[in-house]
Amino acid sequence: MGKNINWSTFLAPYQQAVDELKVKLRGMRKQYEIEVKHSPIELVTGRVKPISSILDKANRKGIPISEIENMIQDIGGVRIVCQFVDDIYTIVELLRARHDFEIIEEKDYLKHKKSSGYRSYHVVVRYPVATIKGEKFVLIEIQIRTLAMNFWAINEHSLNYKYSGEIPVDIQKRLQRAAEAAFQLDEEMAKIKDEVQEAQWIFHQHKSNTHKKGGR
Ligand code: 0O2
Repeated sequence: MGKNINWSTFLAPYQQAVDELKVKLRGMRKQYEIEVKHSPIELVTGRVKPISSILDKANRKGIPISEIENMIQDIGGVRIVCQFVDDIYTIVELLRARHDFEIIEEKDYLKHKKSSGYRSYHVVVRYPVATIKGEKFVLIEIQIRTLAMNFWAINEHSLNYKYSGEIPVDIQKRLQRAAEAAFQLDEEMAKIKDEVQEAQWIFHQHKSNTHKKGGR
């Protein structure tokens, strides 16, 4: 890749890959719904990193432009959010069993949380995109986290942006406490997981019966 990068051409396969993965992962959630089983996937989002963030990251990590497609693993990113911590590992198994991409790296920030307090499971995949010029492989980072982890990460990310990575110490301390609270929330919910799932199943049955009777 030359220095004068054509960003539209470069980013198009990433957008294609993110869009395809969103459809596929939402399809998995639908299958659980049809089988009236608890879905480990609650919601799926995705994005292509803005050009300015790609350049910032390359700069910060000393990555030459010619190497960004090999060395920046999250130019394309997909996020899977789930209800319970166990769901994360179920999703990882589901991803490992697929043949439409190759997993090239896994990072378990649950077992090894980051010093910021960040928890999540990252799976980097090499995804084939069919382009008019043939097959093109792109790296996509799939982040898997609970709703509680997501709430924390979104807020911490906003603060990091606001303070350009230099969050004041008092806010950092609050974030650490919030990370601990999010961890406790996940732990408590895990203990009543069966109860919650049964309640959700009853609600689902009630909804589909009402639907069959023509209700809303
Ligand atoms: P975005 O798109 O703004 O979210 P690094 O990015 O240097 O921390 P590395 O090795 O490139 O780390 O990859 P890693 O650890 O998989 O992290 C990549 C992404 O994970 C980040 O992307 C975040 O989305 C998320 N992440 C990692 N650490 C933290 C953290 O401490 N707090 C929050 N809120 N998110 C984190 P970017 O580059 O920040 O981009």
